[in-house]
Amino acid sequence: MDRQLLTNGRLATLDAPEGFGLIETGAVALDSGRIAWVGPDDALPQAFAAWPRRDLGGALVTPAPIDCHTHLVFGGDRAREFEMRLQGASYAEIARAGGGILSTVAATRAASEDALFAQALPRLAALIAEGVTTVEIKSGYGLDVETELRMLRVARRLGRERPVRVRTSFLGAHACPPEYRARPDAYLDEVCRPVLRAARAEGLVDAVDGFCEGIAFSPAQIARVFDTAQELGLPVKLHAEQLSHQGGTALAARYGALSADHVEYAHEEDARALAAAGSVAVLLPGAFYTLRETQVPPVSEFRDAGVAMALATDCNPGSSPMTSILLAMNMGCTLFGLTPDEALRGVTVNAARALGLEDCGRIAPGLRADLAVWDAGQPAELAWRIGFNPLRERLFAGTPC
Ligand code: DI6
Ligand code: FE
Repeated sequence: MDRQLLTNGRLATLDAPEGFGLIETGAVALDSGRIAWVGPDDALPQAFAAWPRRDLGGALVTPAPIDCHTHLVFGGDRAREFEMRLQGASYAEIARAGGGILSTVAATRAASEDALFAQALPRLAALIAEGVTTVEIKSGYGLDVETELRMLRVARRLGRERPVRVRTSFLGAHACPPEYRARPDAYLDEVCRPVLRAARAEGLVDAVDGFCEGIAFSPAQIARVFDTAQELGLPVKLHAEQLSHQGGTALAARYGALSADHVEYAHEEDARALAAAGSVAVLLPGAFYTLRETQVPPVSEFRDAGVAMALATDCNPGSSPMTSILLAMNMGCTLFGLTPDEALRGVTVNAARALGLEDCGRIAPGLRADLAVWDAGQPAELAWRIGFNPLRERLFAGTPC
């Protein structure tokens, strides 16, 4: 039997309504990739006492981080656009001039499946090196049948060939491709929705996403994509209120979305709608930082309304070329005013919720043994440091790797 006992750990279980759910000198019993028991060392039941044990020497143990919002699979780079922005061009101006997302669409269409896979590997490796065991990956840089499916196949292959769980989101409604210029409705009907059906039939989609923005799609257009998602029995999530207030958050809440993401421009009533729908607000400080945004998400309104907040990298070549979940935690605190325990909740229990996963994100009996062991004394250290990785060990379903 694949059983082990980790003792003498400082456990941040996140298995409490707020705070870290700390157990100062704790033990976790792991059985066949699942957590069998967790509690203080001195309360260990007799039944586990003879299991092979490992003394952690007081190291910090958390649920393994989950990156619940990435665009990790893409072709090419956007370094030139970075230079343009440094010279004063805005993200929206570059997008309207045919750059931005569409330049990555051109590079992604030109890349083979093997090339996309090879380019994604180091990005995924960087996340894994920080203990990440679950990664969400979106399509949305293909915007045609073959390339959208190719991106999703690459995402699935990453999950097969690396010790990480991949959840895919179909993001066909990310931008209107050049061949449908000024005909976004035709794109949605002729390409986006049919490709969603095809991807679903191939088992490539776990959720459906969209970009609701002045430079992308309106709430009414996104609603049509969500209708197709509902018909296919797929949950939805949405890039909403990132650059302006368009009503995407309210729409997402109406569809019972898993999450509304970015949400810098969300209002108080949006917060209430998310709370009522049980949708998570996914905050993406890497994009806020990269685009030098000034509108911070309404964190105190989210708190007051009881909206669960997650944090993610938004790893993408344009607005967040970031592959550090620890940096996302630090930025969530420094830029958005989250507390370190909100930041840790944001990449564990709330990130799991944003993906509709109930079997990870906390240290609790019955859940997957996806754990991170850190050379850190207290959990706030994870959000405190910048550009430093204190990971000692990552357990993926109980296996150190
Ligand atoms: N919002 C974002 O921040 C990313 N996608 C989106 O809808 C950016 C994607 C890109 O610029 O390539
Ligand atoms: Fe995004």
